[in-house]
Amino acid sequence: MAQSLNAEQLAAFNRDGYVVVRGFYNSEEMKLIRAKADLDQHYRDMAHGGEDLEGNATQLSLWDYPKDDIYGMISRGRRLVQSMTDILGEEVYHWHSKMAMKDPGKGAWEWHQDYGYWYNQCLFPHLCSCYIAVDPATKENGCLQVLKGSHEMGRIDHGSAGTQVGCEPQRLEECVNRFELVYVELDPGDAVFFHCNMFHRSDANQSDKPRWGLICCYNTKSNRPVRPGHPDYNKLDIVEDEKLIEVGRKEVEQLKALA
Ligand SMILES: O=C(O)CCC(=O)C(=O)O
Repeated sequence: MAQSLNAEQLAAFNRDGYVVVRGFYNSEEMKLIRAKADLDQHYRDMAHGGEDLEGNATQLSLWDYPKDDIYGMISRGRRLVQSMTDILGEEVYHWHSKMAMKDPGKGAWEWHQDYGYWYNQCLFPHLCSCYIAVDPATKENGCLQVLKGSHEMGRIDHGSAGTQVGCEPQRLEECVNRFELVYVELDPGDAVFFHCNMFHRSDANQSDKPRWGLICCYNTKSNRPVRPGHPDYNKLDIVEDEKLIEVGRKEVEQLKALA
């Protein structure tokens, strides 16, 4: 069973603003997550979009409070919560989770920092996200792209980009010229942890297969929001990592019975 991050991975995160952890979830866990993603219509029904600059819609299903389902076992699971605690250096709580449902042809995400979106609520950039690859993520199907080390710059201005929120264009161009662009290609079960001030984007999915990714985001207890709009601090009910398979097997059986 994968553990939380080691010292080398933490150092890479601090230096680069992100770190990829291969096989953070194993193949049995990922089969259950993919099965839930296929079978659970509720999350598809919740999906909403934001258009990129070309007018192509993205597709995202988002929730604030983790439940007792398989997604909750991930975002409340010890390995992920401990990793976030190690990265952020204090007690963390669930900010939100989202399934980025990038089906074939679905749109791109414009360059942004997550703290570009969250700045109004929180005084400090003490938030972090973890993208867990549900499907392979490749250059062709629109994997995450990052500007390595760009988190060091701090937050820059954001404005509207399509119906999304995007970086101020001139400053962005300067950043793109300055930092190395990395396409974060992943296999199912790989995870990428990224700082809320790291510049990232992704292209539309040009393949004929879905590219779904579960993104779990955390805030620190001391950085609780100063304005409404996101969950206030609430203690995470952490579960042991074995729960993911235990709950997942039962839930997938139930979902199959209902299908
Ligand atoms: O799913 C993606 O490709 C990117 C999503 C993203 O940038 C975000 O949720 O902040």
